Amino acid sequence: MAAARALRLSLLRPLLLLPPLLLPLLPGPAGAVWPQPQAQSFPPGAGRCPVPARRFRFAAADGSAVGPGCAVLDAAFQRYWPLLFGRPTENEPSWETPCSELLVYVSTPGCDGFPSLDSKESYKLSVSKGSMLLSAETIWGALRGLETFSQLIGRDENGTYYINETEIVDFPRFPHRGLLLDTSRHYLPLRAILETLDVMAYNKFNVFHWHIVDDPSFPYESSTFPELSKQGAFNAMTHVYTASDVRTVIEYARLRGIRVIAEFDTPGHTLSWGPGAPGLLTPCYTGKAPSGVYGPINPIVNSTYQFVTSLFQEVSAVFPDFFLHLGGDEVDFTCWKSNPEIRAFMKEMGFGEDYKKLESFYIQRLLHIVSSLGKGYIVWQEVFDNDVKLRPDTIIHVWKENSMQYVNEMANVTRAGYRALLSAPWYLNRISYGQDWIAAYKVEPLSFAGSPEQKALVMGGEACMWGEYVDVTNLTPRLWRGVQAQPLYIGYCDREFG
Ligand code: CP6
Repeated sequence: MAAARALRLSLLRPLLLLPPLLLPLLPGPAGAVWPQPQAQSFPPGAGRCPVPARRFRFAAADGSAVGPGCAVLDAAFQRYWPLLFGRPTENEPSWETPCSELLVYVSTPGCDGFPSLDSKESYKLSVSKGSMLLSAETIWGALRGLETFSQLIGRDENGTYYINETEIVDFPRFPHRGLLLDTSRHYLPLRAILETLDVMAYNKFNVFHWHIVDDPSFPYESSTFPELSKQGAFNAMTHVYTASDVRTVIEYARLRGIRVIAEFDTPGHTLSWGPGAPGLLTPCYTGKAPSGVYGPINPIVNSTYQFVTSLFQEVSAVFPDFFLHLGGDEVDFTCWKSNPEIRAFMKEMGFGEDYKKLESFYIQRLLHIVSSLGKGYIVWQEVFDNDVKLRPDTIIHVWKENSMQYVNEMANVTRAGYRALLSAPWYLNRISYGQDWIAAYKVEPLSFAGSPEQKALVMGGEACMWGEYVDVTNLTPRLWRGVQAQPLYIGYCDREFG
């Protein structure tokens, strides 16, 4: 917990001149709230109110639809108490003060569900010497408010905890504030994923995009196809996510108001699937003979569609979120082109030399399978770029960086009426000398040419941490060297750069 608290304090003060490592040792002033709330005021005469650590408690307000016994709130109170009062000293007041209790009011019942794209995360927090009240429509909003509350607490020179009196009305600017972790290039231990979920909650992120498998390894332990991880994981004993690990991640995330969206990227990026799924990948040819090398999933055989139906049936049941991420990026056509059976199929279907049509053929069948399973889907931008016929409720994930092209892509995607997610400007795995992350904060996701209706189709964005050069040893500092939520949460950064 001490480490988490230390990390947390340095996150809240990322731009102070003090060396961040010293900060947890000092009696800190209550930091500014991060990301900045929509509206915060300091009523006349507002000051500090001492908080008696030993007596402090969270309590359900009169009339709240949710009270003790609600797992999400009970667990949140247990988490925040030590975050607030990690090391109480003898100096603290042991008597009641006007700030001994935070009353929590939630108007909508429900504690057992999962957060969704439509969840209401707004909250109101009022801290005065008369009372401290957090009110929200849903438990998810209450979680965001608790995080804010924790950021208002500071410690004076004597080690006494206090809270700044203030009024906050807050809601996120975008409903989808995500982070992608890639567990295929390097395996990330469960602990690293859970710690990342903690820090996401400190920054009011609400979607964990789990890029769980890819070319290099297949760490997802499938109950339907156990050979996939047996043969495709870096180590089938130690470098896998068991069904129980996956449940742990999903529940840990839920308790923090975070959705888990799994990505099973096809038809490209599937090399690691090959050994455990004979016949799934396309054999590449040199001249007239198979070269022994494999390419993307083979789109021309029925067995492929039986396989993906079974796999996505399982995945749809394991991951409760309405959305799955289906990938569809960077399909390399050279292997398909080399294969005589695929060439014959192209001819038969009248696709000519246009391998995008073959890709579309595969993706359309996949989308049909996944929508029959009752799921929604997100796809990388190529699926849109290659004119695949899509259901109108598809979400297009814009990732290509090439200078500022992504701005046009956002305009094109939304002009076509699709919802969009933005990642292009937020590749956290990319680092260069200096404070390179500042550019990430300056991004304005809606700065593309388009109507208000188009802008309303932007669901938000995701910071991506691709794993080629990232493993458990450098994940956290690379992720949180700057805090990425601000532009998604409120959209301007004058406190830091003004
Ligand atoms: N893996 C997968 C990747 C990338 C993508 N998909 C990627 C490519 C280039 C950059 C960053 C990430 N590593 N499956 C693209 C969405 Cl710069």
